[in-house]
Amino acid sequence: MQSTSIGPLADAQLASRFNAVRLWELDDAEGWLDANAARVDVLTTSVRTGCDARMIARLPALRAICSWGVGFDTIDVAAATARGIGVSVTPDVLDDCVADMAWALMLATARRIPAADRYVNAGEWRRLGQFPLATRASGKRMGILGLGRIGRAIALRGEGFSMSVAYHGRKPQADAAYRFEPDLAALARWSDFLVVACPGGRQTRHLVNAQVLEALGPRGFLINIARGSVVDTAALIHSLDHGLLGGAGLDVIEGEPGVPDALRHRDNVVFTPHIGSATVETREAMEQLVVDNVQAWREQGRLLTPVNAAS
Ligand code: 8YV
Repeated sequence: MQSTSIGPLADAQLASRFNAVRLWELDDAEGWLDANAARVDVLTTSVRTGCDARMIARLPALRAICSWGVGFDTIDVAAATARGIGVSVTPDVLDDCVADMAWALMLATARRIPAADRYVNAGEWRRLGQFPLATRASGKRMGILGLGRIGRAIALRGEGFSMSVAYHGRKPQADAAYRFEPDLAALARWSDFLVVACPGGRQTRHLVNAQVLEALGPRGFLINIARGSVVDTAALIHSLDHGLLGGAGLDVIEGEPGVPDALRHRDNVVFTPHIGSATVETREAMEQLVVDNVQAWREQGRLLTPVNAAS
């Protein structure tokens, strides 16, 4: 059963190879579930739609949830694990594109690319002359919150920009070549750019708070390509209003797709609409990985990219 569309490539394969029922296309989805829930053993979903404990409870034969997207903050993994239900997501294939987006935002905020573009298009280059000086990115210090696969891809790019890299997370990683900083505020104080690359959810909610933003300081930039929930948006607005933070590049924001008016139309805040993985190549690879997980489950009874140990 598909609770939502994964995209044309995956939807077509799930229908032709696995006879997947498209719940979102049914006129009476509730009625279909009443009659058929006991026969559903695999559910495909996406991180946007998720799968809550109620849906899991409604599907007594469920054995696997195959989700599109690397995040699983919208899936009740604990409820799934308690029932022995495997959950897969789509990691790895999006690391490079999300890391590229972190860099796009880092350069866009530091070098003020959107404001410079507006300057040229508004004819101000001719009228006012030289655009105001911006901030150098190369050779600076980058702090990464969350050195997972995406965090590592961001760190690797930092080496190409001659940056010093340090990171904060739940624990130091033995195989990482970068310095671990146990205190996030201390990492922010050291950093010119603080890049948020950790998972969302309750455990990381508002980790980037007023104290961390103040430590990053008036010449520091916050970049978030992870989840809006990790940053305390009220504290971010306060920091920007009072000149306590240099700027922010945000692919994600609490309450998205809505954006607080207080954050809009600032030259030192650059937004993108949650498009870290949104390239044709990466989105196709993410779709295919959902299908490949379903296939591996059907043919071998295992998931290729599980996030829990259920079997
Ligand atoms: C998606 C993501 O762009 O994979 C994830 O967890 O956040 C991104 O790849 C996003 O879910 C689109 O809404």
